[in-house]
Order: sequence, then C-alpha cells, then structure tokens
Amino acid sequence: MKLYSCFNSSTSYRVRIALALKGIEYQYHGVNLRIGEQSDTDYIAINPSKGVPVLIDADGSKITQSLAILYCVGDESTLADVDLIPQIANALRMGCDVPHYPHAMAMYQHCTALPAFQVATPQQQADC
Ligand SMILES: N[C@@H](CCC(=O)N[C@@H](CS)C(=O)NCC(=O)O)C(=O)O
Repeated sequence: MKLYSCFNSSTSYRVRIALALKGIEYQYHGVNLRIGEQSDTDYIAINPSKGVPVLIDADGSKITQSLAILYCVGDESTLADVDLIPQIANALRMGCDVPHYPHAMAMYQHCTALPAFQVATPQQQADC
C-alpha cells in the first residue's frame, strides 16, 4: 500500500491517523505542496485533481478522497476524532483560542497521547 501525503496537510494527517489506528502499513510518498509537486506531470498521472492524500492498494486500487479512505479503513467510533484532531492542531498552530473550548481540548489531549495519533503527526513524517 502507498500513501501520497504532505506532512502538514490536514487531510493527509487524518488518513495517517486512521491507518495507524488500524495498524495498516504503507510506503510513504511525500508530495511537497509548498513547491507545487502536486502539479508535476508524474503526480497528475496519479491524481489529476492535484491534491493529497492518495491511497493506492496493492492491487492498484486508488482512493483520492480522504473521507472515502477513512470510510474504507475506518472505524465509525473513531471517525469524528480522526477528522477533528488535525483541525484542532491547525487551529492551535494558527494561534486560535482553542483552550476556550475545554471539551475540544480534552479530546485533543486524550487523542494526541495515543501512539497511533503520535506517529501520524506532521513532525513525524519523512517529508517534514
Ligand atoms: N476533498 C479532498 C481535499 C484534499 C485537499 O484539499 N488536500 C489539500 C491539502 S490539505 C491539497 O492537496 N491541496 C493542493 C494544493 O494546495 O494545491 C480530501 O478530503 O481528500
């Protein structure tokens, strides 16, 4: 299985969390959105929409929408957290007043202490 991902893409981050929660191993392919690698001819052949993430299965099946990937690999009970954690991480990174929302912060702190969430963070990716 291959995952095309950008380390600081929230849609990639949610897929990395879901794959880690399920213990699914994959080859990581970084796509640097900052320098426009999503528009390289080779990458457009993989995803004509010029975005990440893309998951390609061993049989060549390809999914180019993060929510569809979550649906295929996911567990309904974790989908909300998997979606929300990257959004909270971005909000914190951008200096938003997330601590004003104690339930969201509690969920963030609980989830980010779990190994599957930790291996998926932007800082842990090869292209960071
Ligand atoms: N609906 C898509 C949206 C994916 C998306 O917006 N990806 C962003 C990164 S978070 C992207 O690849 N942007 C390309 C660009 O900035 O040119 C999904 O959920 O997978």
